[in-house]
Amino acid sequence: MELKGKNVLVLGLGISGISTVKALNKLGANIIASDLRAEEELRENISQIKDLKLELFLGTNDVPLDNIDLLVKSPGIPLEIDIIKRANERGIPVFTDLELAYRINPAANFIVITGTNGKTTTTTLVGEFFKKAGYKTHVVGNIGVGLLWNVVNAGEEDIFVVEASSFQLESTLKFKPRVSLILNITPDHLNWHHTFESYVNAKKKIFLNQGAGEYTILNYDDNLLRQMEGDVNSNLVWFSVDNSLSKGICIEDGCVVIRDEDRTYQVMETKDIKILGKHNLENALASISIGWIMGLDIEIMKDVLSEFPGVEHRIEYVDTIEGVSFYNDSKGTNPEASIKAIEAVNPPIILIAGGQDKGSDFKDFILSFKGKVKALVLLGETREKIKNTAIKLGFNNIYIVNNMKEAVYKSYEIADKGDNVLLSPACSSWDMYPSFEVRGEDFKEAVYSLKEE
Ligand code: UMA
Repeated sequence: MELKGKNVLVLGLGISGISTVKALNKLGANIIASDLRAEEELRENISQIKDLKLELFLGTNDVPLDNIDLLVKSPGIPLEIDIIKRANERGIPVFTDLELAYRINPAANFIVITGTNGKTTTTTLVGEFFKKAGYKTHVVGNIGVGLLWNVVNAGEEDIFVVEASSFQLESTLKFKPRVSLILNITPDHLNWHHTFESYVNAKKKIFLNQGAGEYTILNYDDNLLRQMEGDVNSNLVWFSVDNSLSKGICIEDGCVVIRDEDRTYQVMETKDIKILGKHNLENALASISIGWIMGLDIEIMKDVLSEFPGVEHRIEYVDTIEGVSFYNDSKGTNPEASIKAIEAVNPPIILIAGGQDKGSDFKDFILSFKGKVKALVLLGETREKIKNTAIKLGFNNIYIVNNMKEAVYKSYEIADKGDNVLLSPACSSWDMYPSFEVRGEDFKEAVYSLKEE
């Protein structure tokens, strides 16, 4: 796609917006950028583009659309806002960075990973495989690194391991990665997508344009994904933790195996995979599926999986105070992710939960306690909603708090030696924090300050 001399409006100057502006500048586009936030709030971001030639509209998204050829919106920006509606009416294409990355370099090695949970762990793992195999590897996207600046600075052979969100995928049109992977799909972000169906359709866009030259990897254990078989037009590869597959990546007698036509390759024993929990086994099998398709050496994958400690904010061990251990799972931003954390951590658990209300139902979350959770400490927008669901289901040991420090101190006060305090909010952080990372840091700081006292 030729962008030189084109008038491009970049909406949102967060992580992805800044990366997009820098890339467009390099490609010679005329850039107009806008963000609802005022200059003071955006100072750090703006400092990264201060020497570039562009027209800025700050504190507003109300930008004149005359002469605009393309609008690139930050993923989180809803599609219903006025400026996007006006762009649609005028026939101005509206992309996210994912679509633009593909248009800029359709031949790039895009390996794109999505799913409701496990994206970040899988993306990081796959990135580690390629790095260890000696490839120049870019681990980018929803993982916290803007995609486009890397795309315009990459060499032909470089590998892009991209974590993609439903927000990014929703605004794709021609996007066609070399390898696509969906880990699982359960309801999430319903306040943004409005319906589960529309969320699923956004996720599906990861493979809909793929054909005979590409690969789609799906989790055989996820019923919804299993039903998508007929929609896949590329080479479909299944992985499964629960089922034996005649072709695909699965488990046989405690060993991860790759079944390809009439041959079976043994990768490693599951007990030697360092990251814990069934959900992480899924992430490991998914990563191996990608490595296999891309021709990576099995020994390399095995080495990485036996050493990889997991990612920050995902069931991350923080510290132990007087026999009470603290785990940070701030990345548990939906009920399904937090259910997996509850499954993985040893009981008795004191669970800190609650955050932004995005329309989730907490029934299954409470039902997953199964005697493992002894107390629930709630904060954030959803605290009353979760409390009411818990009481209805007969769980009454609940404490309501106002902030993270109070949550940590209250948890410690009610804990006995041997208990595990788990922050796994089952909600996004955006009611109280700019991101789940900041929430996780706040939790860890409260734990450290408790320890000092
Ligand atoms: N803004 C407007 N108008 C609006 C709404 C927002 O101008 O109507 C502005 C905001 O003031 C802000 C910018 O847009 O300055 C924010 O854009 P954004 O929310 O898309 O955030 P970015 O900072 O660009 O970060 C995004 C992803 N965030 C979201 O999708 C919400 C990051 O994923 C991602 O790491 C980053 O791009 C780089 O690709 C984070 C996330 O929470 C981790 N993702 C969700 C998740 O994983 O559940 C989807």
